[in-house]
Amino acid sequence: MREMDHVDRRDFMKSVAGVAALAAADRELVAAPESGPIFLSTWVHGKPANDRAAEVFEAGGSLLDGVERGINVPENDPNVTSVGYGGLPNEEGEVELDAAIMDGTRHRAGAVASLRKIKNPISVARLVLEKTKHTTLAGEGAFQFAIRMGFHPQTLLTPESLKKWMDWKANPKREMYWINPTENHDTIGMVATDGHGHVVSGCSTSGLAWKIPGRVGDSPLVGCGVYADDNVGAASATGDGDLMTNYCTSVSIVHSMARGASPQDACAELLEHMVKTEPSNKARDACVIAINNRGDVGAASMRAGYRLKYALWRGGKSELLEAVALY
Ligand code: SD4
Repeated sequence: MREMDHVDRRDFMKSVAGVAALAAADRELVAAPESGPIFLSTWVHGKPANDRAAEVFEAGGSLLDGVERGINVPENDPNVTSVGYGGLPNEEGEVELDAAIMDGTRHRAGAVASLRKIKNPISVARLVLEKTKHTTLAGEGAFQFAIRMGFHPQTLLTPESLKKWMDWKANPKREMYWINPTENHDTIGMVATDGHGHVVSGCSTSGLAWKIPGRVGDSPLVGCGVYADDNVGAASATGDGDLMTNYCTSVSIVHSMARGASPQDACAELLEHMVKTEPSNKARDACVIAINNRGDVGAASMRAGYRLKYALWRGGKSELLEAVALY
């Protein structure tokens, strides 16, 4: 992965071209060699999230426990304005959170969408996975389920996020981010392996700032914001969820890895496909991360103006890296 940071664009595109050849090969899935646990997360807040995830896992928690508790870190941080408590609200000033977690062993996910007043949507999503036969709960039903599970309602606005919303609302020339989402996508996506072929994907976000109430992005949708399959690997995404939902980003990446692509090539291939089908997508915000069941990792951004910083925890080393940008 670290080599990737030094790969120039031409070599990078060559390697993307190689994906097609690899995809053609009828590859047998081989048993994953031991890589040790690895946690890979989006953005700067992914680093403390990875550190917590690794700590929970190394203390004997499951990989799902690690990913859930790791994602709780930015959810609880009022300074992260795109996840959990302190996340920027919808156009009516209400914070609505989306999250999902998928277990690659059971091939099952739990998810919540448009969840209000509960600051840890990833933990509610985990309980949807563990305690029900459902996969996705939304809105009032998700809230009532959280209350039944013992969560306490609270305001998710901080003085800072309330002020930002009031300033936006008071501006007659305000930008409608739901028409032109120009900033504030810093979802946490995390993919992880236990080092023995088991993978998990998790994602948590307050979504686009000032969105229409009830708008659901890619993050809580299985196959879009999360996907995990122990036979192959896991993926997650961050950016303009209204774009990415239409490409089923995470499942597309995992299926491309199943056909033989490395996580890095699979990430790039998905972004290239977005541009091939609609050239104007090269100006939009899309970033993806992936890991395979052998512990190889990948990360890519659509464009340099929205370049993904991602956090990688491997072998006890926790670092922050920059993903390659295609355009
Ligand atoms: C959304 N994809 O709701 C999310 C936002 C995001 O990094 O990823 N931010 O569209």
